[in-house]
Amino acid sequence: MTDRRRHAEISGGGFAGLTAATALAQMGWSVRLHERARELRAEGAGIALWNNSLQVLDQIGATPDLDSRSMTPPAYETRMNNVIQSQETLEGIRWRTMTRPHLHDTLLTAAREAGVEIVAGSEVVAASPDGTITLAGGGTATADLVVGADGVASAVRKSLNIPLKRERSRDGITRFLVPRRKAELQALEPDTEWDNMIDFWNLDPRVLRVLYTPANSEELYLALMSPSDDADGSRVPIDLELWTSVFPQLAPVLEDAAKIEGRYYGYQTTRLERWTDGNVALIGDSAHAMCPALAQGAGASMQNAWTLAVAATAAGDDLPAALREWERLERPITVQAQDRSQWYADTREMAKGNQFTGETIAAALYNPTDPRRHEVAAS
Ligand code: FAD
Ligand code: 5PR
Repeated sequence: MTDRRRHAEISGGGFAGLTAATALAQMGWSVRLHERARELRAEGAGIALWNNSLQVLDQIGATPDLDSRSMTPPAYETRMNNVIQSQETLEGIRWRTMTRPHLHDTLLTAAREAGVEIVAGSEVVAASPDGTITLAGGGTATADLVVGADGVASAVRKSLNIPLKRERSRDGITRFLVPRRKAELQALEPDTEWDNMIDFWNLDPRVLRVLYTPANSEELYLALMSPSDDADGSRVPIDLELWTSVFPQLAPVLEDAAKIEGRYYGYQTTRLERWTDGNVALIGDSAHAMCPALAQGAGASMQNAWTLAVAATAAGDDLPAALREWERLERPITVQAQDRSQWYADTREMAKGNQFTGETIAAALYNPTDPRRHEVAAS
């Protein structure tokens, strides 16, 4: 190893790219991050993070900022046809809910403070295993490490021709951020704890589900699930009459959701032959898109961003070998989350309640910042 400061080029300014950029810069790398969009902004609605990604936020110093506008609901409640199946208090499990814009702002602030060079409106069209990237304008740049964090349709991944399998599930979801309207909801259903995260399932006679997630004191994240072959259930803007007929107690917030255009996303899982090629590593949805049941899409992205930064920083002269070893050690826990999430998408077993135990909670409990984590797992 030389004394020269090592350099990383990162494609994508989502949760994965921003986390990797911040961690690498804090570990002494010079880092440039390319974001295709003209502005660094988060699309989408709300999100839940668990211990695995919250530990990463601790390490990069972003926890106070995150906590200023996020919350931990008192319980994860599951209902079937409005009958409570379980109220899991998730005792001893660290988790928080928030909006996606807030998480994105938090990570952007951390990246800027760490000295990451952020280039908006810069599209990466290709990468090669020797650490060269090509930009849309034709320019190139070289780096010791290239990170492909450019999402589910990753240009970096495509340019490396890494074989992948994509599986689509029968269900999908439309997501909204709306005002909490707690007093109005309380008036409709006084006995409900409206600070809970509430998973309202209906399977019979029709599969329609609302995942109700308070994101902070003012904002509510609503996810409306239906099978993709249910034209009315998956329509955007939502079919207000249909949804309020099935979930009348949610009428005030469904009315707000109906005013938003919205976009229906089919669930999908992608599995790659490998996550690395030479000096290039893929993280986040570019490497391991998953169904949302475990709420681990962003968490796994941030977890792998952190462990990649640690592994690359500790690497000697053979960075490609260090990246392959990183994949060997870290991939199994993410694959388990993908498998479990897809299983829930296929079976809808989440509707039974009392699901946050065993394998379902393993990824959430993982601590990617514990240097001894693999010894613990092996013993
Ligand atoms: P992304 O968040 O997709 O970020 C990739 C970034 O790379 C984007 O900013 C994109 O503009 C940029 N980019 C793409 N191509 C290029 C290129 N060629 N060059 C440069 N930059 C490029 N999960 C939840 O749990 N809750 C949600 O509410 C939720 N909403 C979602 C909404 C949307 C629109 C999407 C796409 C996903 C959503 N997910 C949600 C899934 C979850 O957010 C992802 O697992 C997680 O965001 C993955 O992070 P990422 O950084 O890998 O990818
Ligand atoms: N959890 C979260 C979520 O956003 C969804 C699911 C579970 C936080 C849907 O997007 O099961 O589909 C789910």
